[in-house]
Amino acid sequence: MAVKDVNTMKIVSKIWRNGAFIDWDDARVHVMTHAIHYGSSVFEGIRAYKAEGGTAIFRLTEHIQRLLNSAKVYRMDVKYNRAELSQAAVELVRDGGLDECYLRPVIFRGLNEEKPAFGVNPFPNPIDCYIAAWDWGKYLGEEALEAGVDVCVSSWTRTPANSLPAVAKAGANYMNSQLIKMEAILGGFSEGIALDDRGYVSEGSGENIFLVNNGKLITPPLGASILPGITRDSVIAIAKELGIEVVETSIQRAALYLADELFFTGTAAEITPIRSVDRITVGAGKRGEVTKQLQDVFFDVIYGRRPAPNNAAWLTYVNESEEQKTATATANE
Ligand code: PPE
Repeated sequence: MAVKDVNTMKIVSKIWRNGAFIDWDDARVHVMTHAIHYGSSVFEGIRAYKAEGGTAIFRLTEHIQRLLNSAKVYRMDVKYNRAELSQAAVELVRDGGLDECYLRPVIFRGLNEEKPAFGVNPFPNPIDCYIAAWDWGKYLGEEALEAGVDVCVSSWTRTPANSLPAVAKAGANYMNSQLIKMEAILGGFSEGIALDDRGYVSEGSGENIFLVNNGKLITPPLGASILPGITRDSVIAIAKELGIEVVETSIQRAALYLADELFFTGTAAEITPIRSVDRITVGAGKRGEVTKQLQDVFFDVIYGRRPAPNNAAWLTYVNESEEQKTATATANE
């Protein structure tokens, strides 16, 4: 495996497909693929970082489990289990030639070219599994992690859980995200925040959201049509370890304007401060103290400089030395 330079992107030249590594150029689908017409895909986004003990994938098990959960919701029969998919991800990062990268596993309804089946009914189509990897910089811009971003509240409502369940990270959900994102960009914002069908704060097009009020962390509950974000979960665990109270509750739109601090969480966005909403300055209009504290601990954990809360095994080293293996096994006991 090697790294391909495509324009400004550094991409791992191999892609894992249904149990084997193939060339990037061969990882193509037919235009009559079910997923293209009907949005029948589920996916993940995972980051690997150059940690102190070597390159490590952040919360790989949880991401692969969520991928399998998403597939389960959509009755996709995946031939590979959590261990096999995790191993494929490890090999892709280990041999891919990038110290840090973003992994994109995707499972979708494909096309059997010998026995095509068209129409909404997904069942006759094969299930294809892929994992690609590339070097993805800062999601909301280089300055974002320190300076914060300007966002708007979207006029689009997050899809309710009994229409497209947010617990599943399905490709189709991202048509809703695209409406939110396009509206935001055309309005001169970096990102949009959607309200749920009850009018309460839900999430960004590709991030969960947190408020800080009087030193307390407030975030919408899973019932607000949000993806159960793994970064969200990490931030909650870190906050609890630091003695910061965390409240999961319904949040009104206006509370966004009045928060002391506001930030997004996500694999791509990491922890990104929000400095204004609908052109109303949030707090001091720059990254707040609590946000900074959480960011610092988050990156210390990611880079292996500090153990995860409760010594949880959040890092999967791709070149595991015997020493690390023992440490991980002990942490898992
Ligand atoms: N909500 C949504 C809608 C979402 O897409 C993400 C991740 C999150 C919350 C945060 O989840 P987690 O990554 O587990 O903390 N969005 C992924 C895709 C972004 C993209 O543009 O593609 C991501 O951050 O990888």
